[in-house]
Amino acid sequence: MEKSAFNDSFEKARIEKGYGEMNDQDDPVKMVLRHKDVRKCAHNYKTFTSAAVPGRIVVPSEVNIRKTRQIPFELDPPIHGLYREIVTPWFKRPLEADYQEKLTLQISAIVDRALENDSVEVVNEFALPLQSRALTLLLNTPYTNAETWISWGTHVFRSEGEALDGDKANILYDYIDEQIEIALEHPGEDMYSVLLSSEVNGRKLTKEEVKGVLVLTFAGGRDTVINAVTNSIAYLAEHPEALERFRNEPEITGKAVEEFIRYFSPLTQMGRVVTEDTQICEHAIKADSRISLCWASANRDALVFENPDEIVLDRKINPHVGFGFSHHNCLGATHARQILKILLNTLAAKVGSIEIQEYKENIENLDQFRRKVGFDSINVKFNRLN
Ligand code: EMZ
Repeated sequence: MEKSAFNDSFEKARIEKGYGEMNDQDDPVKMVLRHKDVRKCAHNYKTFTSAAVPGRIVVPSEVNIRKTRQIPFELDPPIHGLYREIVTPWFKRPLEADYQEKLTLQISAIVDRALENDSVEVVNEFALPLQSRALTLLLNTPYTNAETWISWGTHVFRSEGEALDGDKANILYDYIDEQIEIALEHPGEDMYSVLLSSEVNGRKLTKEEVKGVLVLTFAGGRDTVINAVTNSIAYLAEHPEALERFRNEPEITGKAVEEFIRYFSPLTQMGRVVTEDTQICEHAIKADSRISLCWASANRDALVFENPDEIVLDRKINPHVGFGFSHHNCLGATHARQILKILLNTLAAKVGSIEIQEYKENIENLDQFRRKVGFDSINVKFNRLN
């Protein structure tokens, strides 16, 4: 099997039953596996709420390490929409030419640096710095802030080999509290200041609400972006003809980004809490239990995608749910898409081939299912395009 191949461990359960089950810190989860059902449940926020106790809709649950409600992510319509409206223009800034120019400079510098080395560990030496530097653009804060964020490692709530790490989470919370105080004293053009001066229902956002948006921005777009970048590079190492194609047909890179998101599904699933006794695939589900919308499974559903286990760079019809679906579709998607698109274009312009040297896969253990989400580490050599 190719090193860049990602198995679909949900296939059998998806076809036979439509759902899977996993335990998670004694708060079990029924995983919804079919594309159609995932979309239906995502839409039905009345029966499947996001506004549960903070952290409970995340799998693995974060109730033990987090009290702050992530906004707008852990709210339901209609309140959700009020907050979403406030933050949307800010999160659309990656569409601006100036933002894209800065991002291109950052990514070019990282690729140039990589070309000078005989071995680059992509997760920590390429994808993590790329993610953190790009985040300075999203937050509109000084470039040097990225150094602090890089030192936190690939996941802000987890350390190597540990499911969840409360001490590590506290570093992030304290950092955000501190930045909020600084922004209150010296308001600027950064995301903290902009949110602190925003209004909802005729009043200013509270510090706790601003913190909720920032925690989401730091946590939600971290390992997901890092995995998407790393996995794309692993794929290009084994498919140098794809780089050639991006050079000859630059118009397909947008489609290729969507296809990578579908195939890699950087976020496996997202939970909801059930508000009333109901059913999923004729299976009874009790009120106050948890379900998850398994994006990774839905994205391989053969009823929707032709040759679902193949990467088709210019896939024509691609209704993937890699960025979620319905009200809660990914707020950071515009930023993430730009990162990947610029990365593919930059690699195509500068890199002829990539050799994988050694690697360690990152496998998620979901009880019944074992899913590769990326790599703990992967060393490669980037070869210059002649
Ligand atoms: C939450 C989640 C959001 C969660 C879109 O996903 O991402 C996870 O990585 C975080 O741990 O807190 O932000």
